[in-house]
Amino acid sequence: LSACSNGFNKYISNGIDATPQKSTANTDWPMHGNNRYEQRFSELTDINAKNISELGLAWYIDLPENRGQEATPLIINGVMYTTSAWNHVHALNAKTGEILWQYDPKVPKKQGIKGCCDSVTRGLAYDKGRVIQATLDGRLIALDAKSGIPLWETRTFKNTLNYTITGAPRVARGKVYIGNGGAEYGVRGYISAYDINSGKLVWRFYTVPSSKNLDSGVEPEALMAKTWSAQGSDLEKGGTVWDSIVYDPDTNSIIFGVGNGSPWNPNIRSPGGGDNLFLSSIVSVNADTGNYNWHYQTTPGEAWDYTATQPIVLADMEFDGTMRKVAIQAPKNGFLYILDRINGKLLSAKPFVDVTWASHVDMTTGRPVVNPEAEYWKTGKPALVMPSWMGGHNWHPMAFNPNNNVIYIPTQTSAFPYLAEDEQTPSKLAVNLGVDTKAANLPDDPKVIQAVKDATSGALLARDLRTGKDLWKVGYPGVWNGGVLATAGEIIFQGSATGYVNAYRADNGERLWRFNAQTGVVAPPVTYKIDGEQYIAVNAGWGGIMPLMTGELTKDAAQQYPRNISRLLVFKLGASAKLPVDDRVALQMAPVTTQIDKDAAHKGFETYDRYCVVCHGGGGVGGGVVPDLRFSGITQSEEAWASVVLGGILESRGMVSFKSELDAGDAENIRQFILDRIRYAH
Ligand code: PQQ
Repeated sequence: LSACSNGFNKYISNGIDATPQKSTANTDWPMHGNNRYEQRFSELTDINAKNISELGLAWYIDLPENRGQEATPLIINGVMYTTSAWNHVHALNAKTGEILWQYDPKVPKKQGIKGCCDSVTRGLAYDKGRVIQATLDGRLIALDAKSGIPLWETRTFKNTLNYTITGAPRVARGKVYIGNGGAEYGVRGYISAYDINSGKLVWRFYTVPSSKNLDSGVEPEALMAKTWSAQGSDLEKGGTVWDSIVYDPDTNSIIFGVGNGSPWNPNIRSPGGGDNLFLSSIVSVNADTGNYNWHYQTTPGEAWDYTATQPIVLADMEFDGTMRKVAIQAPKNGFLYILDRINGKLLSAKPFVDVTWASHVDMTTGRPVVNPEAEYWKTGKPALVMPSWMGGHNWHPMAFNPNNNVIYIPTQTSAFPYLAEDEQTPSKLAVNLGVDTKAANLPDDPKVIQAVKDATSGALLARDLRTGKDLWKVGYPGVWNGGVLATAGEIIFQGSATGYVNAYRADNGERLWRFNAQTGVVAPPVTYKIDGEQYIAVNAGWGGIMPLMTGELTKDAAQQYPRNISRLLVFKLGASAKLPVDDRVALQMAPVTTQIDKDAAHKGFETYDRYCVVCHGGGGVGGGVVPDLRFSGITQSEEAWASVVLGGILESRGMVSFKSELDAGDAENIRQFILDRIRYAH
């Protein structure tokens, strides 16, 4: 190990960016995507098809908060650095699980309301004895890797604004790069670079024009301005950089993905139309200055929440007989894009799931050919569109084998009925979509619910990028399966929403091994080697937007609540540690004893759908991350309910007061709606 770690140190000590570009047989996992190219491929071969049946649990630790666990652990010199929901940081002996130090940045729980998608975090960065963390409330914190003591801390946004951070920072060129989220809450997207030694801002690149021209930074105004109409809502326009950021050492650039528009409905956002740069784009900027290099817009004039923030993989690949330096992304919109990362030229765009919003991407213009029926803001009719806002692929990282150019993508098949709202009053405590999501609530009919479940599925897709052909596909009953790890041992590791960590043969997708994690696994596994033994580590813990918002689709077979058990699991050959017995019992719903006011319940449904649905689940059915309100005792009393919804007595647990937006009548209507849902469930 030490020889290899020293090898790695050689790369980082002589300058800043000369880190290995291709996977070496590195025994660490030093960066978010393992190497600079973020391929999530490891050269380790100790665990392979011959011995994988001997893989067992080496050790585990319970994580402090039962929320979605999405982080990629880093392993450097025998120490694992990982982070978990609400930004707890853990430094562990990677061989034994012994806790070396832990750090809690004490993110106020009320910050949760500003996040669309659970209080998750996707990882840390490491650089020369420092661990860099970005918190949900927008702080960038450098910790001493030996002690966990903070070295500096800086704010990346004003906390009066509706920003959050869930993504992992990246480090290169003596700088830390980080973006943020909040496009559903009317913020203006940007990515910033901070000095790694001092935490001072070096540059900031804005992805969309400002409604108010409040802030300044790098923004290619000439390019952007003509793609927006002059009018538009008062909200800032979105375009958040909430996940993918890659440093490309070959071009000294930062390549990042930009999210959806705020609101989704283009009629409200930019009534005169336009491409709305840089929404849904992959953008390259100079790593030292933030100056614009090139962009490719995956979904011009974005309208379906088609973020292009999904993980970006860099590679060197042959195209028509020429070696090209490429960037690969499978964004929410369902097309797999391969771009030349020197100039942003589109080399390939092929669907990887069922897509109905566009028939294909025209390779001459580089633009999608949009299906007019999907343009719900023009037709005024509901449009059932695939993929849904969940994406053909979301943030769950894919893996790429550079030896044979095969990519492994966690894909999702789903549809969503988009229906335009004519206008919308912007809200700070609710998502601003300009789309009537009530249309998407499942009717009570169990047959319809089952039909929707049947039409919603996930898969692990292996595609050969040399031929564009799919090699194999492993199907899952639902979406929201985990990120992927590929190894030279010819094994592909992936967790599933159904609660397993799985290992598949890389050549044909045959499942060779699985482990019952007792909870949905959404995070990507990593691998490393210490004292001659290879380990596989993964954070387990059901969560993120899908479980939060779509309860009916994410209930587990046993209908148990809550479904999240947050743990870091570590495996090696010959180990046989056991998890505690899963003795959760199904909660009971108290019967409704009072008369339900049907009219109030109907109004409550409308209000619930605007303010509560993102956390407490569509149709009042919670997804097992935050309370399913139908099981909550406070529904039984108007006073108790009001003290939570308006009085904010549970703010310390994240349930803020909605008094600035709702009055006592609204709150009671929502209670009547929940009571009606309880009545229905009985
Ligand atoms: N986050 C998740 C997750 O962690 O489960 C899923 C999503 C986000 C999405 O599907 C999003 O569209 C999304 N959008 C934004 C945004 O527009 O700013 C932010 C985030 C986030 O920060 O987690 C997500």
